[in-house]
Amino acid sequence: MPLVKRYANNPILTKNDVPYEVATVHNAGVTKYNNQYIMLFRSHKLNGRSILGLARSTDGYHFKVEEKPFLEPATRGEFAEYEAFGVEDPRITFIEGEYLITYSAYSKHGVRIGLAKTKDWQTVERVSLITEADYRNVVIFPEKFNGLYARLDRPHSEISPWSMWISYSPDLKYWGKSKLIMKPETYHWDEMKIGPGAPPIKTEKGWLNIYHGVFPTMDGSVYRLGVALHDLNDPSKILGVGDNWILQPEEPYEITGYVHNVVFTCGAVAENNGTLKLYWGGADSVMCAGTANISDLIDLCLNNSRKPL
Ligand code: BMA
Repeated sequence: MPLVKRYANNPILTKNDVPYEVATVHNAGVTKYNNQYIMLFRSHKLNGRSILGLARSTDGYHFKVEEKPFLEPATRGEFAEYEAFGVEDPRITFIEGEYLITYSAYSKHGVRIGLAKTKDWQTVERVSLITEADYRNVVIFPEKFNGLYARLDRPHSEISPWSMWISYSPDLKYWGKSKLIMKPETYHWDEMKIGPGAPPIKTEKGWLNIYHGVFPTMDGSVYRLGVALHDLNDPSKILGVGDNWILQPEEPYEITGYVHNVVFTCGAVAENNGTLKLYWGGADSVMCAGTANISDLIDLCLNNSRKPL
């Protein structure tokens, strides 16, 4: 049995559902707000640069897109310089009554991470650029640890390529106490790159981290999803990393598209019945959904694991 069961009517959102002109709908952060599912998705405009659009749903599968984009590159202020090439891959964390949104900000200076926030999904306020260049995939934990916010992130360097780190902050603006916690594993499905995917989900056994891993082939890279479990009180401690991937590109809308052979997640929603809804971009073109038993994912982390480092 596959660990992630695809929704029967995937893809759940495509460019045809968007009332303004876009080339793709993918890599969406998803959360719950009152009785709604909120999907903040990335779209390429026809100039190849990305914006973020908003869609709402009552069942987590049928989404209706708002008339206008939710977040477009800033044109004024300190953010404008760093968002000129687009905003990408949002992640959403609900903490202390607010939804925090982290996103990749692209410009001629490289890729940085922007932090914005909203309380009501009507208005959005930019808080800060929270990394220098060459970071992507920042996810913030929905709880504080010893009074500090915590995030997983993915800086890149040639000596230690595309690995996962943890950092802490007293105020969401200044981050430090950084530590490397997980690296790609040689000749493994995630050997080239790993990066945090969905913001961590709290379970009885630990924080469930659904991440992406990349494997290089003669036909380009393949993006798959895997899981790791972090200690509840000390999320820098990884209890286990699942040895097998939990999802790989298999359906036509995951194999072919803007970038072929990609499943890429920015969000999952834990439900009350022990399952989660997982959302992923298929081939950087469409949005897909599926479900998984949280206990199966934990089991993979703990009982069929590879070492984090
Ligand atoms: C990564 C990011 C993602 C994208 C993936 C596959 O480097 O750019 O946004 O989904 O590549 O193209």
